[in-house]
Amino acid sequence: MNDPRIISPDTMREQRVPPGQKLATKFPVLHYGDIPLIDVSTWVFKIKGLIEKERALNYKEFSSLPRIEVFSDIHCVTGWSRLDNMWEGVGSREIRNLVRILPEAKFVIIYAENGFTTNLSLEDFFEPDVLFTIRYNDMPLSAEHGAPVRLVVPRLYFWKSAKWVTGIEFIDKDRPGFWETRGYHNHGDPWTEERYG
Ligand SMILES: Nc1nc2c(c(=O)[nH]1)N[C@H]1C(S)=C(S)[C@@H](COP(=O)(O)O)O[C@H]1N2
Ligand SMILES: [Mo]
Repeated sequence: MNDPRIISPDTMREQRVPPGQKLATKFPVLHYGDIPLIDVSTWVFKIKGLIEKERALNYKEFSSLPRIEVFSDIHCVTGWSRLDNMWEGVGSREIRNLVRILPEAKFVIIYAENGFTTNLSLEDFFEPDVLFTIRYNDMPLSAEHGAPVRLVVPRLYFWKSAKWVTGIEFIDKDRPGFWETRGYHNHGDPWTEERYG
């Protein structure tokens, strides 16, 4: 079983702000395109690709999955960081209880509304502090920050934390996503400033 309350390890660093970052007090809103209008009664989370059997969960099914809480910092590649965020949602590791992932799978693509995608290695995706967020700081996640379901990958720059997620795909060869094909780094470690290229 996963521990339901997780402290993301970067929050325990003596210096919590990575090089080249400045602290933000507000929570900026940043994304490509418009905030999508999502009807939770028709929203579906699809799991496809290199798995034994594809699955689709509606919002009721997805939000009824066991939840975890993650305490993390945010580091946006544009230079702001925001400390002390509390996320609640479905841990990425919960996916392993829903589908059998084939051994050839090495990467995952996260799909979001309006054609947005981002790519992660399975190692990064299955870190214990990665979750599909439903609530933020004890409130329902807002539409501008990605409701109904938003991925949060605390150890990487925030562009990997896709808002308005619609599903995931397990793949064998890495496939750069929306920002990764537009000049952002393929991995995005804020501590080594994997910002661009
Ligand atoms: N669906 C979607 N998710 C996205 C993006 C986007 O354009 N579309 N932009 C990313 C980028 S570049 C950043 S910095 C964060 C910003 O999240 P926020 O608006 O909650 O601060 O969302 C990430 N997730
Ligand atoms: Mo960003």
